[in-house]
Amino acid sequence: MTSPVVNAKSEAQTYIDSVFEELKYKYAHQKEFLQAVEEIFISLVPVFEQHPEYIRHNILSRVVEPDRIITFRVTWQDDQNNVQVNRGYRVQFNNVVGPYKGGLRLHPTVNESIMKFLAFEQIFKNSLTGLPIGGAKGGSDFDPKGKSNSEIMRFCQAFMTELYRYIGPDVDVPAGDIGVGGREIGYLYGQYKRIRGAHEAGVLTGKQPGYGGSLARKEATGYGLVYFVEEMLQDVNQSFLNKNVVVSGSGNVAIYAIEKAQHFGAKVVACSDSNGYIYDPEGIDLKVLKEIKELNGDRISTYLNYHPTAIYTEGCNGIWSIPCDIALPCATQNEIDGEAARTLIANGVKVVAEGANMPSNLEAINEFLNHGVLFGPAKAANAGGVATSALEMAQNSGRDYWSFNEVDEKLHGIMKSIYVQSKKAAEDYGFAGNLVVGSNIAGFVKVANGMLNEGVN
Ligand code: NDP
Ligand code: 2IT
Repeated sequence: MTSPVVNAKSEAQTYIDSVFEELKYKYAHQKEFLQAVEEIFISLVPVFEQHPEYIRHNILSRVVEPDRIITFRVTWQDDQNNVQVNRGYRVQFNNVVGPYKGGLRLHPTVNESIMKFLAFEQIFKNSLTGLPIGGAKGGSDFDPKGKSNSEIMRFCQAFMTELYRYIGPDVDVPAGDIGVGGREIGYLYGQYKRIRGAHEAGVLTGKQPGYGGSLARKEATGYGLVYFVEEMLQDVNQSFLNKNVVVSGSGNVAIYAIEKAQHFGAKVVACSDSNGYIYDPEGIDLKVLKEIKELNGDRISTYLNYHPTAIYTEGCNGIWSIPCDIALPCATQNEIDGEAARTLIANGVKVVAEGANMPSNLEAINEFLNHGVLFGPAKAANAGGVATSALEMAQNSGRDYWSFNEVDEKLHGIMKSIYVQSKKAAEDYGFAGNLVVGSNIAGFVKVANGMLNEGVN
């Protein structure tokens, strides 16, 4: 006779495997989406062993199918009066915890698989923040690089002319992601307001401060990442002081991760863009970096005009060969593969924490975990951005405006709480020290219980 424990275990594993097999069959071509699902499913085995009711209510098959995928044509005119066409998306994945919430990405690689992986991860990230926000993502294959300000404005207006009918402060609240910052959110909001004829500030977050935007939202993802790592380090009696840090990317998340890491006494020696990376053994000059990226919108290679002793290398992946104590991938998905992870480990990396979404592939994650590297997964480590978006929603609906310090302190508290929840869930389910399992479980359980409460729908 087999013991009930063995029975329950095999039932959970069999159930999870069967849902994943079906998903692979249905969406064989959506490799990023399947990757994101696989990472979560591996973590959930102990949860389903303890909660057979999740199997009875078929929670997994329900949670991997988006509530709806909206996709539309975006037609706009460039500066030469040529008519241009792009594809727009909004994936409204799950609104059990709150209104759909998640960023908009403008990048030529955007497709349905990337939108689905981002929206799927957003469900559990948003649940971890402890704030009432569900999971969504959107964007377009529009390439903002080389476009004039007027072209960006016309594109954003055309995009919102399609999107407006599907969003609202209590329905779905988009924000920024790759290629979308305060300028784009401003144009999107302007068009929404023009169509709706009403000031519904809470329909978008990441607006400019002074016009409904929250102070500290711009800084929040990068700062939050560093606050999260600070918690990881404190647990092993360490700190950022005098640590060598490598940060990939040089966009919104990277810049403010660098700022806060430097503030805590770290030396950030490298950063990158999609063309190449800068290694500055003196420490990255943040004022110069902001001038290049935020003011001029230039390539990172122009850093050499200010600091000729720094080294520029063409191609972005080589950045992981620079020895460091702490690596913060803040550019894009799958930027760290198994080989890059092994190089980082051989060079003595102690902590890796993800500012970008899914920057490490599964092989890389396993390398880090198996070699005792402290690993902060994206869902937990980069949740500060969306958490502060939820604080912006709170300010908008309360017709209030909080100081920078007030928002920053709340952000800091939320990052601590995410760390504690993730660590505790890992311990409770027998995976002490594994924040991947911990954050996936902590994020998932709340969503699953909400789905049970709301009945079959
Ligand atoms: P930005 O557009 O501000 O910056 C993106 C940076 O990453 C740029 O340096 C860009 O280089 C680089 N990059 C983008 N795509 C690629 C690519 N395919 N290969 C190499 N480098 C690339 O975006 P964010 O800083 O906002 O976003 C960075 C990451 O953080 C993304 O994964 C995003 O999903 C995630 N994130 C963002 C949040 C936010 O609040 N903004 C919140 C949580 C996560 P280049 O200029 O050459 O394209
Ligand atoms: O990936 C993310 O969490 C974001 N791009 C931020 C989303 C948001 O709604 O602020």
